[in-house]
Amino acid sequence: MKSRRTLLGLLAAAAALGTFSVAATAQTAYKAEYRMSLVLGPPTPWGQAGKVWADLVKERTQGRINIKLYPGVSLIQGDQTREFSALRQGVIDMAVGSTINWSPQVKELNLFSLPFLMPDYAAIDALTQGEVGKKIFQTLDKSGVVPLAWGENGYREVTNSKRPIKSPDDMKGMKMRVVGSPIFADMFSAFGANPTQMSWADAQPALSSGAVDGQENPLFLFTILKMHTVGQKFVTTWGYVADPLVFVVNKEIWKSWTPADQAIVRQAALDAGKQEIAVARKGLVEADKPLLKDIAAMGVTVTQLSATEREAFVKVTRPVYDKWKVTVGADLVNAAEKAIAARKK
Ligand code: X2X
Repeated sequence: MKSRRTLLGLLAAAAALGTFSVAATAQTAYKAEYRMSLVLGPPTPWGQAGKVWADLVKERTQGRINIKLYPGVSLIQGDQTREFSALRQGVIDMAVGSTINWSPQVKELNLFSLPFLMPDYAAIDALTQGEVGKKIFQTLDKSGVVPLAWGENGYREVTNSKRPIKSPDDMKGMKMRVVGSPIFADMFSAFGANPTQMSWADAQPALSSGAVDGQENPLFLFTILKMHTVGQKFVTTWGYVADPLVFVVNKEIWKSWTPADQAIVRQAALDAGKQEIAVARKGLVEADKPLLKDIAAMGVTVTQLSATEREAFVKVTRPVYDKWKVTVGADLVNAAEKAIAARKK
């Protein structure tokens, strides 16, 4: 009896040891440093989003989770359209990424690129902060990453070196750099322009050399990069598309963290996202739009479209909207249209 007890005791001790060693493995599985991918680094709002997230996580985990920023999507040689695949494969541990760059892999994300779907900031919020946002997070989760929070790149306004754009006719034959989802090539072709898809890394030299006449991006980037120095003398605010950002973590990395650390990382992403959205909108939500004044002060012609002028752009892109509604999923687009119609302004 005594020996049997001893044996049981030994077994129990072994089991306890076994459990202990599993727990110890989980602990040591923490990496010394995690790699966060970003297209735009600090000082852009996007870059700040990553920095604030990383700083909050480090502080709140007492350094258990250390994150290094890789702006310029340098972990994938600047090819932002590969970011989502690299995240899924673990080449990237975490990211704050644009819905546009992940759209080639997650077709539902093209929702935000449907031309003239979101007429104002309240419309963006109605999607990201509502049921549509939840649906998209479920899709991202099924696609192999852990989505945590929303941020914002912003309304993508068109700039060029040739002439003021007030109607689609003004864009005839203009060589425009467009981003990585084919919906952008479709839209710019509908405007009558001549779109070329290229990464942001390639876009900057292409603007400098005049290989392309124009581009579209949020206006904070215009002032930060002083785009008037690369010939961009004309800006039109048309509010055709805005790209949200999403804070995500690779699934295996997520699983390697304790529930308490997961909660910290999630809350830090929510806090950083909220802060960043306010920064991304600064200068554009105030009645006198100071950011537009700053740009005009650089000697740039800023054209704000009237409702009628804008309508001409809406009209020529309607077939693109209808075509891509099918790709995104009619149910999701219908839900988005409903949420926007019901938004509080
Ligand atoms: O490439 C762009 O234009 C940028 C920086 O806005 C994105 O990554 C979507």
